[in-house]
Amino acid sequence: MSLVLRAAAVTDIGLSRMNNEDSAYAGPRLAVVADGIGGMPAGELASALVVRELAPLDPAGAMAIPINGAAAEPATKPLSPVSDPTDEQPTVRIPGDGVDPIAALRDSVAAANRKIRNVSHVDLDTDGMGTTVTALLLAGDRIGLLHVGDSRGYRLRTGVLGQITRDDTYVQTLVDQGLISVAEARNHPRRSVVMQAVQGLEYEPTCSVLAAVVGDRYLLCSDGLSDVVDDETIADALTAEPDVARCANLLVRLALEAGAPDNVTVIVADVAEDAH
Ligand SMILES: [Mn+2]
Repeated sequence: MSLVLRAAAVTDIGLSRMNNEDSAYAGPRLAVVADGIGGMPAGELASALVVRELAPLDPAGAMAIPINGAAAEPATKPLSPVSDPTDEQPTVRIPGDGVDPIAALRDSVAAANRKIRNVSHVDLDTDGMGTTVTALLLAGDRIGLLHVGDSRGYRLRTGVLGQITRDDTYVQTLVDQGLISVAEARNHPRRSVVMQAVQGLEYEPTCSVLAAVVGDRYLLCSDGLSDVVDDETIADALTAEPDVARCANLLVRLALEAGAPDNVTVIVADVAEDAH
């Protein structure tokens, strides 16, 4: 029996921002959310670069168009995803069942980091650009998880929601030291200070390997969801709506109803048996 992800991605610019710097990809093996940093147009370029570098790890990904906020913009913005300024086509590197999913994720993000560094050296408008990345890669009966920044991963297993990533934020370090509570962190004036991102510099991704279990539901999201919708509401939505696409839409709608001051990106991915 082989396993697949049944996954859907939805992004929305939100109610306050002038552009959408989030990018995402969801396929049968791979799910990625990236939240760009660096202002227009650099943030959306950085998030698109990391998604574009990871997408060939998915059998459907080499030819796919990742969701990028830039593509949702009308008029002056191109409707295609942000092009790769290095004009170097990613090669297909689909990991087989025996392949280490963590090594594959690490290598792809390292390649994206080098591209971000190279682009920002050539184009000074993009200096300082970076991105978060939270990615799941299914390989056989294992799921590799790689995380940098303040996007989030959650897993719903037998009705119980758990967060599977730890925010690389200043307020999370205060929570870890017992200096503030999780509730205080939500409203802390420095809650948006990110301790590391993929921005052409040194970074240390947090990686783990999870058992792929049929029936598990994963959620990847940018902070545009988790900042304004609490975990209990997220758990209720993930439980209530069986269809992944409708569930992703529902979560984005909840963020919009909560004011959505930031771009919102959501992937809902179920581990399922492959029908083929
Ligand atoms: Mn954000």
